[in-house]
Amino acid sequence: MGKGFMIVCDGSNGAGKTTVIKAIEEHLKSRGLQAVITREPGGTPIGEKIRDILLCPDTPEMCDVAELMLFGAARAQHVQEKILPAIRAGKVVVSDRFDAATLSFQHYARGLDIGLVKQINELALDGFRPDMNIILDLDPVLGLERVHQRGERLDRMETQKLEFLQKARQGYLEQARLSPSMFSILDASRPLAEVVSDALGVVDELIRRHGGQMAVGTP
Ligand code: T5A
Repeated sequence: MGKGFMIVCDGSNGAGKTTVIKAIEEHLKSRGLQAVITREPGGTPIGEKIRDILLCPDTPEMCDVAELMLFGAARAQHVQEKILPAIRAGKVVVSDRFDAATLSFQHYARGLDIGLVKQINELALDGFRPDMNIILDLDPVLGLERVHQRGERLDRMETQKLEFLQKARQGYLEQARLSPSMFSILDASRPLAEVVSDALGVVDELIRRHGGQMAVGTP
């Protein structure tokens, strides 16, 4: 069995990650590849329970370190239970958010020490790294408008001050500046078809780079 790879779709709140990931899933299937679609926080039964705690808007009192460690705990479980087995089986894992989100939100926006945040990320990742982060970059004002249009209640993170979400956005751009080979920044204010087309271009390049070692057929 060949070795798979992992793409992360991340970025500003409401930028269109869920929508773009659906298109990536269809694209991978159309190329005969096995896709595992997942998300953070979440992705496993334990991770989904942690997600409920993290995003519940009724507990704004959560302290910053508890928040960091809960994201880390969910990720550790996600990597061991779901991501590594899928990669070993030659599948393509596509995750809605991953470790870059912790640096953006808990360090750049929340202000937690970068060394501490990296330490929690490293503990959770256990030496693993995703192959590419596709970042949907959007002014959080526009992102929140899109979320409002869906008519859903805002989660605990979305109820943070706008300045917090702006800092998280800048955090992604800064990470991309520091590690350009790990990030593709896409302007998510454009029409969806253009954003999807660019995202699929990134996916095709990764498939090419992996030289068709991935598992094919139904999962
Ligand atoms: N977090 C996460 C941390 O703080 N630390 C961490 O370590 C991690 C992993 C997770 C929250 O937790 C934080 C970050 C987050 O605040 P989430 O569910 O990932 O929560 O967060 P959201 O970004 O809020 O997810 P959403 O589901 O709300 O947004 P999406 O998936 O980005 O957007 P999507 O696809 O649902 O699109 C939103 C709407 O816009 C439309 C869509 O049709 C939809 O109605 N749309 C467009 N409209 C116009 N033009 C386009 N280009 C469009 N693209 C989509």
